[in-house]
Formats: sequence, C-alpha cells, structure tokens
Amino acid sequence: ADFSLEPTRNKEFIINAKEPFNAEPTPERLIQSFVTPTEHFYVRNHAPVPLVQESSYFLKIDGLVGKPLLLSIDDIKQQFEKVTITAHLQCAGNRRTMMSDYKKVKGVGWGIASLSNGVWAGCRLRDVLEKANAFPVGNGAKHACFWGLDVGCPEDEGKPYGSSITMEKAMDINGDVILAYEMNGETLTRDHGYPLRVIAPGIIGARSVKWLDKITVSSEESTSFFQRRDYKIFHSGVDWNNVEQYWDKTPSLQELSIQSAICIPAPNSHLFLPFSIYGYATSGGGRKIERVDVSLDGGETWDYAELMGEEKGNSNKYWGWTLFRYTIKSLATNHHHTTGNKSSIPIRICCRAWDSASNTQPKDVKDIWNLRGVMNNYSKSIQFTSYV
Ligand code: MTE
Ligand code: MO
Repeated sequence: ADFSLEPTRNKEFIINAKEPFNAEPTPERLIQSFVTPTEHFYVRNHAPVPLVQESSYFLKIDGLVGKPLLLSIDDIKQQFEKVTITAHLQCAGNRRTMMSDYKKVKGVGWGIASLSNGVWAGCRLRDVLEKANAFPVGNGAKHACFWGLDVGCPEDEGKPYGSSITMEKAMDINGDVILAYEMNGETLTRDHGYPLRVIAPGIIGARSVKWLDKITVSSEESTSFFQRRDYKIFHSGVDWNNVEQYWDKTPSLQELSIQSAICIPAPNSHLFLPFSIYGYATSGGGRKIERVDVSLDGGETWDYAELMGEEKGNSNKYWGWTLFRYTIKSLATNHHHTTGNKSSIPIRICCRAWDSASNTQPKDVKDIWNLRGVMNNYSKSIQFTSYV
C-alpha cells in the first residue's frame, strides 16, 4: 500500500498506528467542547486515504433498485434536501487497550478517545434510495451495503473497505442516516471521507463508510471482511484457533452500547480538595443518557453527576454525546495516610451511565471480554490520590 499521499495531521494526536493512520486526541483535549473540532476528531483508517477529485466523482446506487443511479456531488446537493445532525461517532474498538486488563486482545490499541462528536450535513440516505426506487424490505431488500474508495486494507486482500446497515435503519425517517458532504460547517476533510461519507448515527463507527463509492441494496449483509469476520463480539471461549467456526453464527455489530469514561483528571493525579472530574457518556440507537453515576470508592457507593450539553436530534433521538461533571468538596476521612503535615487519601473513582432503556455498564471486564476487544464499556475504577 502507498502512503505517500496522506494528508497532514494534528501534531497533538496520540497515534495508535501510523500506516494506516489511527489516532485519537488526548482525553483532556477530547472534552474541551461539545462539538469536537475537526482537527481533533479521532481518525480510524484501514488503508491509505484515497485522493478523490470531485470533478470525476460519481456515487453509484445499484442492486435491488428499480432505477440504478449515478450522482455527482452537485447532483446530491441540488436534488436532495440538505439536513444537519449532531452525532457522535464511536469506534467499536474504543477503550480496547483496557480490555486487555483481563486478558490480552488483538487489534489497534485505543484509549478512551476513539469517539468524537460532530455536526454533519448532507442529504438523507432514504431520499437517495427512494429516488432509485429501492425495493421494499418485504421484497428482499434487507441491507444497504456501502463500499469505500480506499483499497489495500491488509485484512481484506486489496478489496475496498465496506460494511452495511439494515434497510430498516436506512429508510427510517427517524434514523437520520445521511450522506454527508460537510463536517462542522465545512467541506469534509480527506481523513473524514471527502467528498462523501455515510453518517449512520447510533451504530458503530465502522458502518459510517468514508469516501463512499457505491451503495448496493441487497438481500444480504455486506460481504466485506469488516461485516462478516470483524466487528463481532465472540463469546469469551472463542480464540484464534477456533474463531472460524464462529464467524457465521455471530451477528455483526450494529447499535452501540452504553459507554462512559473519565477524561479529566488523568489517572494517578494528585488532587487537592475541592476538585472536579469530567467525562463523557454515550448510548446507542439514539437512546438518551438519563444519568451518570460517580463513585469515589471503586463502585461501592454512588452519587449523580451533573450532565452538560446533551442535544436532541431531529426526531426524538439523542445521537450526540453527553458530557458530565462531578465536584468533590470533601472526602470521608477514614482512610487517611498522614505523611509530614499532609494527609493523603487514595481514592478509586469510577463512573457508569444509564440510558433511557435502563441499560448500564458492567463492573467486570471479564464478563464482556472478547478476543477482538470490541465494545468494551466496563466501569473501570481509576486510582487517584487526594490531599486534604
Ligand atoms: N470507511 C472507509 N471507507 N474506510 C475505513 O477504514 N473506517 C471505519 C469508518 N468508515 C473506515 C470507514 C471505522 S472502523 C470508523 S470507527 C469510522 O469510519 C471512523 O471515522 P473517522 O475516521 O471520521 O473518525
Ligand atoms: Mo471503528
């Protein structure tokens, strides 16, 4: 693969892999604003970034449709209503590194910032599929398969990156799936899919295909490696010797689960009362974050955090993230260690979110461990030292 035409990137990124480029902002940077500035938005690529010329670009729509289409970017801007949504994207590999707390997992390591919150503008996927006279779901049109223009994913022997969502999600007026040409009010950047990408809110980032080349309406899921082999939660007994027999019987991931993490302060910080902790919470399927609990004793007792900046989508869906804050003014004093004239208290802080379906996060990583390290959302206790 040729990586000589990669775009220039922000020097502040934590780089998890250089080629293909995979990077996340520092946790502190991540939550500085409700909308993540484009230059700090995490990047998850599987191959070199394709160099696309808008003048020769056409989106193709084929498969189970009455009228296959070829659309230029101008066609897309002129023929379809422009809609804007605020939505977070989250990689199913977010917090993967922490999944190895129990047993080593394989994949690009990610900290807690393999997600970001963006404002996306483009046309509805639904409108494009209607124009193509896509067959109804009852006539076998079950999946919208997306193919990117990026080839050379080492996992998939030079095939373009691809994945699919259900036609039910694609056609749902409240599903808010869009073909985006703008991010945060500007033309998409190359790293984020210029000139056109899918934004499928509420489901794992892997389905929001960048540098969109073609949409095929099909009776089957995408045949891509990233739909059929990867981005699945295998049970904890599945290992690299027997995984092949589980590929077909394990469903591909779609909706995100519930997630939260503490971003500020950094683990092992020395804290002086009073202090505040800050983090993010998200859920899948547009479910609202109803509350975030914070514990100062490793999950024995809990209190409510203050929620900030949550935003509702066009329908009654919450695609954006929720940021939270919890201020600690005093601490129980039964664990003091007095050194000189200072008293230090070791504290283990953890958070857990709850959504509108009463989902919350597991306490033990062991219960959700899987060999690819996907969908890690365990409520991990982080160690700090406080001084009174
Ligand atoms: N689309 C293409 N064409 N190629 C890719 O490698 N990566 C996917 C998805 N779309 C990918 C893609 C994954 S796994 C994620 S998490 C998101 O894009 C990341 O989007 P971002 O880089 O804009 O943050
Ligand atoms: Mo991802």
